[in-house]
Amino acid sequence: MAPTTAAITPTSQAHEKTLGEQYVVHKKDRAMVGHKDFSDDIPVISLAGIDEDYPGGRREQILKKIVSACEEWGIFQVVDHGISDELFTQMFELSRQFFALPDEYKLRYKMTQGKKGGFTVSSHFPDEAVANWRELMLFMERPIQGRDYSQWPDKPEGWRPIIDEYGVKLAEVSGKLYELLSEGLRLERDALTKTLGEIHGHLVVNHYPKCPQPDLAVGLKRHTDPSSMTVLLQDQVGGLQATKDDAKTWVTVRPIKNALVVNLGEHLYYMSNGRYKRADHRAIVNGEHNRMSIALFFHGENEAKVYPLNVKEGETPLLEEPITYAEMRKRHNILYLDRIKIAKLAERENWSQEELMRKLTELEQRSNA
Ligand SMILES: O=C(O)CCC(=O)C(=O)O
Repeated sequence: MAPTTAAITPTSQAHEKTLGEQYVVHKKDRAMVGHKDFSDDIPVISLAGIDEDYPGGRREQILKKIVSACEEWGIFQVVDHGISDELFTQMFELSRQFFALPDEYKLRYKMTQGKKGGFTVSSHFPDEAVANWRELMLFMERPIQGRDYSQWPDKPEGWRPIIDEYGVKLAEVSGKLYELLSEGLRLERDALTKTLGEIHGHLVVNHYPKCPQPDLAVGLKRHTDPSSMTVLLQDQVGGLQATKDDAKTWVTVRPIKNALVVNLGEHLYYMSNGRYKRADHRAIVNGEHNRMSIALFFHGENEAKVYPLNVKEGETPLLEEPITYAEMRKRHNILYLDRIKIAKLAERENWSQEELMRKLTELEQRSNA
């Protein structure tokens, strides 16, 4: 089941007075909290002193903070990660230049079935009625031998080597985080990365042009990431929102210059037997500014085995038997679409909130069996 890639870009529709019908989301999916109503609920964690690796050293404190953020939210921000501000500035500037190029040029890199990366509009599933107000460029960043450079734009000049450098630096940060997350599960530091096989990195540069009717649209609908860990850089506009109570309330993640937002995905949720949350999040749009975010999704090989690494006494394993990463991803997509179908049915048949929650839980249990 591949997401669809429409041909007309939101950039070229941004100056219209009204929003195209395909972008109008249901009332319950519209943002009630604005893109600038920033919250400080999502933990911000400094990685300064991470190498002070001895009893009572800084590393222990960092570990505690990260584990608690993962148990509560599955999403946190890191600062003092050691990546230069200049690299972030270059990434944003070159990405901005790419999205400002004519549609004709961007569509030359259109991602169609079987292509490894490229330019895509909206990226919603064919079964989803409503499109996302975004366009994106996907780079299959690693492993390096999996790259198809014919899908890496040659403009703006200098973008390719910067993407290369960005991927290397982020992999270093994520490597440190994987170690901490393994330790948080009382395992050896390399326990999680060992289960991934060769680490894959998909880099997505998201562009959300300013929107003619932002209250009616979303940039990227509510979702969890199927990957293991996502490391995201967002600009200062604001629009990333997270929920930890099944969308009863949302918070807008405060943009902090050059901070990295770390989201845990499905893979770490299963590997930790649900101890680490998978971040439930979305991106909203606004009528004043274009917004950009750059997400690097880290995950394992398709054949990598997914299973809870340590199940505490009295806990039920989330998976009855190990599955492959490819199977986990497939189930994730099916579950995403089934949740939409159930929510529609609930509305048509006027179910209570409890009834809806019960049906969604049953759906998830069936998917894990
Ligand atoms: O744009 C954002 O802040 C969120 C992006 C995101 O969730 C994604 O690319 O999966």
